[in-house]
Amino acid sequence: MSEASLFPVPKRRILSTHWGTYVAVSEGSELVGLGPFEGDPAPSPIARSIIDAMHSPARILRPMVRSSFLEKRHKAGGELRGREPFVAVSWPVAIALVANELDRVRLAHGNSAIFGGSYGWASAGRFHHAQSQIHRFLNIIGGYTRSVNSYSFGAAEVILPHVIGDHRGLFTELTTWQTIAKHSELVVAFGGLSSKNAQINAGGLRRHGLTENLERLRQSGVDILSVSPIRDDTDPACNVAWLPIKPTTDVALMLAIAHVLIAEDRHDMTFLERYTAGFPAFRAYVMGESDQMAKTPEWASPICAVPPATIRDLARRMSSRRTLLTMSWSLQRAEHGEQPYWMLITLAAMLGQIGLPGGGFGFGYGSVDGVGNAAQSIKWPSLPQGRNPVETFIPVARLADMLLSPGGACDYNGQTLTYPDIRLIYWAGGNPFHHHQDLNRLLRAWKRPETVIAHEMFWNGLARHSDIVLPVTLQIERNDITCSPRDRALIASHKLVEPPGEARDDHWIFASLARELSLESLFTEDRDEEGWLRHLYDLIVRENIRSDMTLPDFDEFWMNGMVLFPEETSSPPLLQAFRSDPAAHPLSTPSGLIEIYSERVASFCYTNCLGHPVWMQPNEWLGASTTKRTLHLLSNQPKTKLHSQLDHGINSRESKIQQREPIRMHPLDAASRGISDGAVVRVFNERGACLAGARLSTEVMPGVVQLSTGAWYDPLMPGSPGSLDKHGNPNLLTQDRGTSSLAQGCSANSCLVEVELFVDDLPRITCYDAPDITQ
Ligand SMILES: Nc1nc2c(c(=O)[nH]1)N[C@H]1C(S)=C(S)[C@@H](COP(=O)(O)OP(=O)(O)OC[C@H]3O[C@@H](n4cnc5c(=O)[nH]c(N)nc54)[C@H](O)[C@@H]3O)O[C@H]1N2
Ligand SMILES: Nc1nc2c(c(=O)[nH]1)N[C@H]1C(S)=C(S)[C@@H](COP(=O)(O)OP(=O)(O)OC[C@H]3O[C@@H](n4cnc5c(=O)[nH]c(N)nc54)[C@H](O)[C@@H]3O)O[C@H]1N2
Ligand SMILES: [Mo]
Repeated sequence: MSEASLFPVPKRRILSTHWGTYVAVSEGSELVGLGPFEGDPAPSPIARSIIDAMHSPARILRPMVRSSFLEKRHKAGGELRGREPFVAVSWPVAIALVANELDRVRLAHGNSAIFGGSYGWASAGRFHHAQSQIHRFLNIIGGYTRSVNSYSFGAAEVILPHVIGDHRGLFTELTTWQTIAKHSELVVAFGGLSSKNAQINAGGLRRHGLTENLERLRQSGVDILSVSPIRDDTDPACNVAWLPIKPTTDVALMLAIAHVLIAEDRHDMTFLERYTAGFPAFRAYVMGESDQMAKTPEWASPICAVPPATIRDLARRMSSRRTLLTMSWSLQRAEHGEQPYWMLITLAAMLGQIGLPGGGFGFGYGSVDGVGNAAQSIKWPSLPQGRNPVETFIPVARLADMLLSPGGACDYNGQTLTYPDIRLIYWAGGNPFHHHQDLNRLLRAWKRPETVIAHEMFWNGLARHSDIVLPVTLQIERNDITCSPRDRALIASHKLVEPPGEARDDHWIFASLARELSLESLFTEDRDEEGWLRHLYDLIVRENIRSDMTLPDFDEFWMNGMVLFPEETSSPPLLQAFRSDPAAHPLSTPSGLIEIYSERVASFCYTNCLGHPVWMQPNEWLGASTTKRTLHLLSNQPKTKLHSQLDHGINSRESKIQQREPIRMHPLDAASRGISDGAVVRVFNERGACLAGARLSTEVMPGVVQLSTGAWYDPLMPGSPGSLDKHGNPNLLTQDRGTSSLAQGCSANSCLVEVELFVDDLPRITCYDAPDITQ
């Protein structure tokens, strides 16, 4: 370890989280609150939950081992996982147990038998970033089966490079809010511009800007059309009109708009010829020349529930004004989720405004805060993860498939992957019992590995379904640095309280394991927390030397709490350089152009993702004829928390109805089922069932119900697939099916359910208590 040195005393103590930055409020030595950070116009109330929840009965205070696993080790089998009591053990016993299991599996089965994908958001902070820590550690012991892409935008990540060559418009170079306010006349926002989601930015944020940016649009007279099944996806305080649409049918609407543009000769052929490839094949499809079905407004209307006259009017408005098309990430978390993204770009190309200020397209405005802020060229170092010598990987949302079918095949982006035979799962910083679809299926799959190890702070679904549970610190209990590239800030996150019980940092745990395996120096590079923070800070200074500012040394940064980089002066509209000279700035597609038709995608011969965007009936949607279920479930992001984090905190708990997660439904759908506001309902389909608290609302279109994600899984019969969830976790209902053979992203939003009044005695919520612990 490095020589001990002391952090300087900060002027004010700061906590910088995924949902914003806060200043510690103390009485004497006791932390009593988290106040707003200077200059944040809209601090998120999610922080209220931190102090409230950190010492809850759900906190894990000691290393824990499932009882029969302690006795029989991996020979205990997975059948009783989630059902048995835990036994507290000392740290040395726990570390030895984990090290032995890792050694056993890598020697007997090879490192590919370790699944270390460990997807999840964990906490903000460059150093104590659980994913970086676990991957660095697993790489040092010889690697692991990894996962690629994300639950957030898995389909987009794969389709966009085929269409525009890279991830511009998704991660980088988006047209800024300033430019939109100045130049756009109309913003058509598929999936809305959501204030609830803009409480968040991965890795931290300094100020919540969406409300201000929407106000800027309102003042400039920009019209916003929010195309969404839910009205309040866009704040009603803006210049916003609402166009309700049946979930997952946006491609049909956009095809009909394309049809009107062609039929009325409103499409920009000059743009299409110069900047795109493959328009004729798409045109033939839209006009019905290739499949005898013209995609007219009359064709689309019964699919998407938008009247033909509205579609015509929209096409005319779009083509006669400077129009920006935006799409939230949610639309591609559905079966055939590649299509709406491809189609949006195609439609924007037909309008011919790509590369012009205030025109074109962009993804994720309002999906997190900061999308649409000026691009930054700041480099943010992170904990080096090393190299993973194991080549095996899965698309992240194919977790249950992998566990259920070792040796099975999986299509992915032109390749055929083979699922490895996973013996050991190691998870730190994510909660698959929150994020994965069809949890009853996952529960069956989860019984198969021999060993499950997790680092968690709370007894959530993951902890309860593990064999060895190692208690970790919360962000508030350790020092870190957060960087939020979208709002130019490097922020110190100071340790505000001591960790309770025997909770330890992920880094401490992996360093201890590395020591047990005689690899400690390789893992720690002989640095402790402070050594790493100083080292990472030095790297930031070195990589960002600039003429227009001097960066303070670490001590000064730590005392002041923030370094703010200057605002970038030039932020051109998305794809402006390409528009100005496509030969000098070609896209990285095979043609160098926007590929409305992709020879490469077509060459994969997938029946569920063709060579150009098309409307394909999903397995589950409101037009499906083969099902008894009549309501479309949208499991969107929760307003009162970040995913499942701090579900047990006050900000989330206060929103519950009879302690259940609220489900919003239209009064007409409720009336026909005898459901009144505030009643507990059972939401079900052939995959599973959960309880929820009914909230009647005309914000949700008829036929659609909205149950946000995040309620901790709370089964009536723990460890038993098929059990009723007492609490309201929508992933009991969602389908575990890839978006298509191309991207294999998650399709959570393709889900039909039925809802009925729950008339039995209301079971008690138990997920916020600790499970049985024997001595
Ligand atoms: N039905 C449906 N499902 C969805 C979605 C949807 O729209 N609908 N959305 C999907 C999306 S976009 C996402 S990104 C995923 C999110 O899924 P996750 O990222 O898995 O969700 P979180 O609840 O944030 O899980 C983070 C876990 O890490 C723990 N944690 C926090 N900090 C630390 C730390 O420092 N160390 C360790 N070891 N643990 C820590 C928390 O206690 C929590 O259990 O969910 C996906 N699932
Ligand atoms: N408060 C809070 N904010 C968050 C998160 C959180 O957990 N809590 N999670 C963060 C994460 S990880 C992510 S990836 C982003 C996700 O950001 P998004 O994917 O944009 O968020 P969602 O809330 O899932 O969806 C936004 C809206 O899209 C609409 N929608 C759903 N399906 C369709 C459709 O087929 N057509 C149309 N037109 N609209 C549709 C729904 O009405 C929904 O409310 O949010 C981030 N922000
Ligand atoms: Mo996400």
